[in-house]
Amino acid sequence: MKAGMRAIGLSADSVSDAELEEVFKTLDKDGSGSLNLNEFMNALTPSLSTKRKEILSAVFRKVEKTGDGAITANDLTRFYIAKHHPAVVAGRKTEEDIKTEFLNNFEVDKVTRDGKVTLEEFERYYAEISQGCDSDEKFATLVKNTWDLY
Ligand SMILES: [Ca+2]
Ligand SMILES: [Ca+2]
Repeated sequence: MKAGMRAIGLSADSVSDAELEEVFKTLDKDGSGSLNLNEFMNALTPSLSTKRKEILSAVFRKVEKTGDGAITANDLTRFYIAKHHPAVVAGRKTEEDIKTEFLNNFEVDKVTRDGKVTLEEFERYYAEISQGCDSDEKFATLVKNTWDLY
């Protein structure tokens, strides 16, 4: 645990064992006595307000056209025009490559990075962005602009 905290840049030396025990209990959601990476990462992920979660799920539903529960290259046909990308024009990459690269941006966790953006991944990505937005309106505009929805 201390090693893990040090790895992410927290100073374990400034925290007492009792405090650490408290933190650990809070993070160990399933009470397994050990902390898995997911529990640890979730604890570090800033949380979204209900309002912002609603904004995200509304946008997600709009973008997710094919109904398979994830945003993939197939969902991007209408509003993401990859064929004009310089690398595609130059023949160095396919439209599919560009779309997948775009989608990978939203897949913060490399383990689940497969070119399919689930709502969970979507929320995880925007939780970071959300911190820098002081109003829900600005946040909504920012999310919509990314996906070309107005
Ligand atoms: Ca889809
Ligand atoms: Ca994924």
